[in-house]
Amino acid sequence: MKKILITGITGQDGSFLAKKLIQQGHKVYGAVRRGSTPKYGRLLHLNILDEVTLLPIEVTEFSNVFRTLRDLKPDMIYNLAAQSFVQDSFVHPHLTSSVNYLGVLNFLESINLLGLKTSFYQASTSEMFGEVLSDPQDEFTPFNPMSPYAVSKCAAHQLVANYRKSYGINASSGILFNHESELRGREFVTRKITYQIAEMVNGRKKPIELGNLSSVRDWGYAPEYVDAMILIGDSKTPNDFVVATNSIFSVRDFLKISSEVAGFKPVFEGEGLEEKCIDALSGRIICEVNKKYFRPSDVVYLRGSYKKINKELGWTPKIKAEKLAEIMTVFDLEVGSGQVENFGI
Ligand code: NAP
Ligand code: F7E
Repeated sequence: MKKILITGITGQDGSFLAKKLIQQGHKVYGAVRRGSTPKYGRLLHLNILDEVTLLPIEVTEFSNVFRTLRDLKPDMIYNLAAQSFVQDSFVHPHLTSSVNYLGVLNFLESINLLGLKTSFYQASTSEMFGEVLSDPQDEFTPFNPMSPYAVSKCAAHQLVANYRKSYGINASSGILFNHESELRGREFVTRKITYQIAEMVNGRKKPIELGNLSSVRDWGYAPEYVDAMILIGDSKTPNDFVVATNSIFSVRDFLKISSEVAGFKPVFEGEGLEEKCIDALSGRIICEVNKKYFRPSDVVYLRGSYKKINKELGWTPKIKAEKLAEIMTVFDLEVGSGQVENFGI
């Protein structure tokens, strides 16, 4: 049994990861930041709130991180805490850099100063590839970040490699492509679509408003990506791994599948800001484009290669975007009809 600290335990990945590590028999501690209302919806949904020990940690406070690691001496840290919404990073670049870069520095520096044997996993991201310089993207693809979020994650990624080389810290990064689930935050485009489609089935009148429908992602299923994180965290030699499905799907494709699963017959009309998705059965507008959801600079295409993690750690993705859209839509329809409680996630 290992003593494992997960930062970002209240988020999508943190909660799925905690559940799997508990099932493996580990003692799980979760870093949570103070807020006026606790955000334990995902831990409640997975029925693990009573099985994790929550510690109040603000990752941007060095002394808070240092003292926590000095007292806890965890065997492993999964560092998932982040300002993770790319669009918000254009509005809050300082906050994003602080949490996503200085937060990582606080953990690595504390491990080093305290001389701990703690292993460290960093949540790196496909956003670091940005405007892609080769296709598919793998561990050798140069980074070309397109947002303050991506820049902060590139800096943190390089810092992890630097502490590994300089001080021999057992630190790895998983470069994860987009992964979604029933527990995805509602501001991310996949869950925004499935949640609002379910609302439309249940009486919502307003169309969904989206930004760039042509944006393409390599979308996978979060519980499978958490398996990859555990394999990376457990591997004897620290290293970096891309985690992806190697398949692509556009926002438009995702909206189409989700609408069909909910019983609509979506057809797309018009172009650019005038494009609309209409239900051919009823004539109602399912979705309109609104320029407020476009970003100052966006990543419009990503497709990852999972060859390295497949060869070295035996990981393979099973669920691709089409199935993912179905799983998420069915879940949100069940939430909408009261069959499933989602604790406000
Ligand atoms: P998420 O659902 O947005 O969760 C983020 C977590 O970080 C939440 O628990 C949040 O706490 C916590 N957090 C934010 N600021 C904090 C602070 N200052 N101090 C302490 N905790 C803080 O994100 P996710 O989708 O699970 O992603 C997990 C990690 O993987 C993130 O680092 C993200 O950048 C990275 N990543 C995600 C994807 C993806 O597709 N999901 C892909 C690649 C990399 P609250 O609950 O209090 O807000
Ligand atoms: O956007 C487009 C948007 O916000 C996906 C985070 O987990 O994955 C996530 O970042 C695409 C973009 O995710 C809307 O412009 C169109 O091109 O769901 P998203 P993301 O930015 O890819 C990476 C790997 C992470 O690391 C991040 O932490 O969809 N899009 N219309 C829209 N996006 C949003 N959110 N809302 C729209 O209305």
